[in-house]
Amino acid sequence: MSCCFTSIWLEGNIASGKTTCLEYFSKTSEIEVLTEPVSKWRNVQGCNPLGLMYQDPSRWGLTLQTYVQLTMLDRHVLPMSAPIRMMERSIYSAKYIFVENLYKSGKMPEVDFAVLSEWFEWIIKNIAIPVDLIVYLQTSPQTCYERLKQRCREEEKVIPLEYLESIHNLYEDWLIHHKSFEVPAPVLVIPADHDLKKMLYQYEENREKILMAHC
Ligand code: TTP
Ligand code: MG
Repeated sequence: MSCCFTSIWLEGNIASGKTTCLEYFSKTSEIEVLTEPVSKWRNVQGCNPLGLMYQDPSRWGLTLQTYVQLTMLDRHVLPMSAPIRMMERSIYSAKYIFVENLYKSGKMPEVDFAVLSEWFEWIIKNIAIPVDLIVYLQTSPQTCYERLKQRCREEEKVIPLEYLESIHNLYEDWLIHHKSFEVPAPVLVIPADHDLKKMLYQYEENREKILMAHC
């Protein structure tokens, strides 16, 4: 990104620890943190597209992902209030990981995928979405599965291990093996299977690398 603002995306599987990581860095004065708008996905004007999608992905996948795309874009274009912004996920991973997963697993009709794809392509062509660094919290799907069960978010009770494996593989193909889509910034990988204490230690160890993304 030009000038003296730096944009960092925090990526990783469901329950990989993104929110905890952001909370940690939110204590740094030069960093502003934007968590994911997941509460909106659970309640838009009294409806719960996240819950509907998990109950019936073929029917409600397009509905959820259209709303995810809108709310992520809204986050990306917010004026920055600190020199460094760390943001939970991005409009890119919503498309390259979650929409892709729905489509590839046969749960999103081709026409829904086509419409979402055209929306996404239009957005990234016409609206500046800057990124300087992608921090990838790399976990095993099994770890995420255990954390997911512990945290007990109502909508997510139906998620099987295989779902987390698919999300994991899509992330690895994108950010590690460079096999699928363009990667829009350098990637910093942080192994994230460890307990909280070790994770906080690793965040501290990586602090300089993250701050150095700043010009
Ligand atoms: P996550 O991004 O995984 O947020 P989290 O709070 O679960 O992660 P962490 O513990 O690492 O902070 O997404 C929240 C939920 O939204 C999860 O059930 C996955 C779902 N989701 C979609 O279905 N489609 C999408 O495009 C995105 C971004 C999330
Ligand atoms: Mg979170």
